Amino acid sequence: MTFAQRLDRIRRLTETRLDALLGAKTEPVEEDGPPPQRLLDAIGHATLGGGKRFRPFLVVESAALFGLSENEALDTAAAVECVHCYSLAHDDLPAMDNDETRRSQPTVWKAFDEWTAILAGDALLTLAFETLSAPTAHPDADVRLALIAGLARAAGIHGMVGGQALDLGAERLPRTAPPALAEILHLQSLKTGALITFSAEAGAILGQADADARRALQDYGAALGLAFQIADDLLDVEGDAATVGKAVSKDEAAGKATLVSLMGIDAARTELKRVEQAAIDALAPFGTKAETLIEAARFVSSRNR
Ligand code: GRG
Repeated sequence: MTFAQRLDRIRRLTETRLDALLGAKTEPVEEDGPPPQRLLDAIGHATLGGGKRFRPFLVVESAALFGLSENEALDTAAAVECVHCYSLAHDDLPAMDNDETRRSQPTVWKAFDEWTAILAGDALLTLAFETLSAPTAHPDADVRLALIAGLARAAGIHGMVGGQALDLGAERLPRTAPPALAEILHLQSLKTGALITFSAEAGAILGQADADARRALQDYGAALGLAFQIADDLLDVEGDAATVGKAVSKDEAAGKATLVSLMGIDAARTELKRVEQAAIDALAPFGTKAETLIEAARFVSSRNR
């Protein structure tokens, strides 16, 4: 199977699992009524309308290093995607990035309204942890607890939410000097990197691997997260909106400091190659078993959407 076929297969498996998890929410429990249809439709719009499912791919492929089947990793993969989809729905809100197009479709607030988009995001965030708490995520409760703790940290104040707050603060709060490169690298490692790092690390948690293997996957994920962000910034400058599936040239129009605006396009490309190689080097302990994850690093640095 080629890398593209593998990515596509895990995308379809994840979507089937997400569909089942969301479908389960529509089953009326005797004493509760069914949840409001408008909210369910918005959650479906946020979750099932496209997306590469790259984070689920990392969960499934990192778990495969330790002999886990796709099915054994799929609840964790779906939980991470729920957190990612929530973050996109909230990031697109007028109070945050104010975007109208995502995954070539109207953003959730545009298709519904702001309060529905906020609640759809809240529901997805909580569904992620409900999913990880169920024995189908892993038969061992200690493993489930480690997954919950890891995802909570990656998504929360020491991860994605903290990074988002630093990013918005850098743009909107009064300051004496524009952000320096080190500050942008730090906020991006939280905003984009933490969830990608957790996705790679999740395989080691699911596989109850030793600390060295877990650290190697963390290092891989951190380098991959940075590559992902540089590629995203380059797409904002050089990409075409129809292919990328969202508005481009937004950063420059907003006068926003990004890795690309601070380094320049050529240096950003060189840095992208360097971190791609760092990601690949981190996988050395896994030898040829890591071939698909190596290809994932190449995919990230050459992506066009
Ligand atoms: C609202 C707490 C909160 C956080 C938002 C994820 C995020 C933080 C903001 C998104 C802004 C952005 C464009 C970040 C760059 C990297 C990124 C996360 C891109 C989107 O992820 P992809 O390319 O999207 O994996 P798909 O649609 O393929 O799932």
